[in-house]
Amino acid sequence: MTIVTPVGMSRKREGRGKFITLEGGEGVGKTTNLPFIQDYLQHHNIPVVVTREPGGTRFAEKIRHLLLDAESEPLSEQAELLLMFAARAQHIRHIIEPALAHGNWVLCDRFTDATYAYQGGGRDMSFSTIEWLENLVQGPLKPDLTLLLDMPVETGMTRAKERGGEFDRFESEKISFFERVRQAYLMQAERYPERIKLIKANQPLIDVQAAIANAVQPLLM
Ligand code: T5A
Repeated sequence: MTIVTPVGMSRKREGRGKFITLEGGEGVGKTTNLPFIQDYLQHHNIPVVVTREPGGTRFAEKIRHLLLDAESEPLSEQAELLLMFAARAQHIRHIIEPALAHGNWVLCDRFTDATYAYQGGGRDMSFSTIEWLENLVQGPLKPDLTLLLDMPVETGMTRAKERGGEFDRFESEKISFFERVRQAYLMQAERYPERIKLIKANQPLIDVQAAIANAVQPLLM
């Protein structure tokens, strides 16, 4: 679970902050690596706001609860997609844009690449519909850097199982769903090689974090 930590929000910095997103399938290590990236940035005197999707504001967290609830009535693909973007619209308006405008960096656990992967790949929804909603909700806002943690689906699921806890509505999907999610993520990485950096996630944590630091470092220039 990620929590919203508006570290350094009160310090106005020159210029606009940078927007970093962390992506990948289930159990690849996003939550594990967020504090590492946060510490890395703070070590370089960069105030960072850590947040997540779906969620990040009180209202968007309520939408998250609806989306992840494994006991809910079956959700149509359209309702799921629209709720993702409804939560995102609130998150951008109240957290992401103000933080970036204030000169803070924003580190977000999942963003719109997850929608291409889960709703586009997993649910087989049209990429052009997602793109239309992306433009409507985000305007020109795009991450400056996306770290895509990638590894075989089975390994991620095993890690998620070993971590324990109840499975949510997405985690209860079949392996074939997550294979499509992974392929859609990899397609996004091919589509945006400048922005999306692929990080091999099935290696020791110390090596994952070295690769993450390598990918983040050029943004500090
Ligand atoms: N969603 C989200 C959509 O469908 N569309 C969207 O647009 C958006 C934004 C959100 C769900 O919403 C969906 C996708 C998701 O299903 P979530 O909580 O953000 O859910 O995402 P999850 O993938 O469920 O997050 P997890 O908490 O399951 O996975 P993480 O955070 O990637 O994995 P983490 O860090 O908890 O690690 C799992 C286990 O592996 C260990 C950890 O200690 C932990 O026990 N681990 C390692 N072990 C060995 N070596 C390493 N290198 C390791 N790294 C971590």
